Amino acid sequence: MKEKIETFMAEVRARNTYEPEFIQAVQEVAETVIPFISSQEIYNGKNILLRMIEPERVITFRISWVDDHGEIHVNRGYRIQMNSAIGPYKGGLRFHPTVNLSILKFLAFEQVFKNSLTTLPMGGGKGGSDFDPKGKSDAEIMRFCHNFMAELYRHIGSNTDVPAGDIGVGSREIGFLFGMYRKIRNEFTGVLTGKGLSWGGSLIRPEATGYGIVYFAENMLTTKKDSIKGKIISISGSGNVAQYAAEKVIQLGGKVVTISDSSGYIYDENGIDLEKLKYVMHLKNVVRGRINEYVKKYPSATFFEGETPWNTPCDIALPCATQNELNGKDAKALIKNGCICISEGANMPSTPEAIAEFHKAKILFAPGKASNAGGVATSGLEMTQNSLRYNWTRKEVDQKLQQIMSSIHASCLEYGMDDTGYVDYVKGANIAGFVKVADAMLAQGVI
Ligand code: NDP
Ligand code: 2IT
Repeated sequence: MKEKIETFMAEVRARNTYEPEFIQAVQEVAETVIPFISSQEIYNGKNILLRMIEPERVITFRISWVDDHGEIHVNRGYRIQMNSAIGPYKGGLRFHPTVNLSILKFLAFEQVFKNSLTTLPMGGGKGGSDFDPKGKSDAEIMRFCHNFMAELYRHIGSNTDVPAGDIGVGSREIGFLFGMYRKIRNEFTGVLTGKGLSWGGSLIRPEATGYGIVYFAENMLTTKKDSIKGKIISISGSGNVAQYAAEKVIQLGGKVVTISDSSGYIYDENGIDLEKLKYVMHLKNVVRGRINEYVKKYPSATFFEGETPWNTPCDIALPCATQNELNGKDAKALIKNGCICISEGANMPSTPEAIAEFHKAKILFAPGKASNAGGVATSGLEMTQNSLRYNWTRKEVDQKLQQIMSSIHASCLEYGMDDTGYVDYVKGANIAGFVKVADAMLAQGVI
């Protein structure tokens, strides 16, 4: 089996030489899915995984825009349309200087499995730009978003490809993008998700990813007859996912002691309560400031410059910033300090070495493609409401989100539990996500 996986990965590496993050994401899937394929007559010998790692379409384009001082800038835009076997391409847009083909292909690849797990009919895609929103004025962000959509509109549509937010793309950016799409196409459709409530958005979508990872953690803890209540939680990031993960943890009686951004992390031994969280949301979403300002407001907290929060003692860790932000050393530190559960909010935040440590220690570990799927699932619910031209209540959407997270958890158990009762959630999520897409691809023939 090892040789089979290695032969496959040699081909992946040869075809995608300069794409380390994409190769990392494929390797994780290959290690769990190739043994499954070999054991199943219907998938064996169909080169199905080889077909799944090749995007259906990759689009790159130029975005030229003028800053507030009249200077002209050029950025690169992308949309990776990875797989549409079970529904229109669906996935976020990331605006960050580190964006490149490797990052977006890994994200699009993971999205295919994640969207399949949600139980909703969505294919997988991802896009974005190497544009850096930090320090830009609202007017600059608007001009950039408008110019980005002036090209992207050709490639998307409510039945073709439905983008949403990701790092650097929140409600402000979705508004500017939607405005330009509506103007060019002269139609009001659900072509983007994460829209404002008065123009086609869904209740709970802003909260959904963060709430979802906490619901997933609660599902995992229930298998051990345990719960979030009374637990100490370490969170990284302070953006959309981190903020609402913190809110749900606090609501369920847990204590959040860390949050971070790319400059470092803050540790608040007394816990970040709802009032402090409100301050963080204002700081990050309105003022667009840095997380170290938290310690000026709450002097009992400490700021650790240039560090990640994984060395502080906690029961549960929720990595909610970015890929590869938690390495093998961090995993060892977490385990040593008593951490019993990791529910990933970010996409691929744990390195392969970190995941190996979690599995070795047999603690609860959920990969992002399962635990952070609540965001895209609620995007799917936004699409449904757009098609119905109707809005569900907050309670209705939240209930559907909770049902979906429980169903994803059940799928992970179905394919990930071994004879001893131990659940490998990575294996479970990869195989369950694979089966639905592979069955659709087989039914549709070789295209
Ligand atoms: P935001 O842009 O709202 O926030 C991102 C946060 O992560 C910020 O605190 C940011 O700090 C930090 N961060 C970003 N890049 C780095 C880096 N290289 N090193 C350290 N910290 C970094 O994004 P989201 O909260 O939406 O996304 C966070 C993660 O969750 C991403 O991995 C995303 O793919 C994933 N995700 C998001 C979903 C959604 O619905 N939004 C759904 C599923 C997954 P700083 O401000 O300093 O850059
Ligand atoms: O990574 C993700 O799942 C997202 N950024 C959300 C995608 C979506 O379409 O809502």
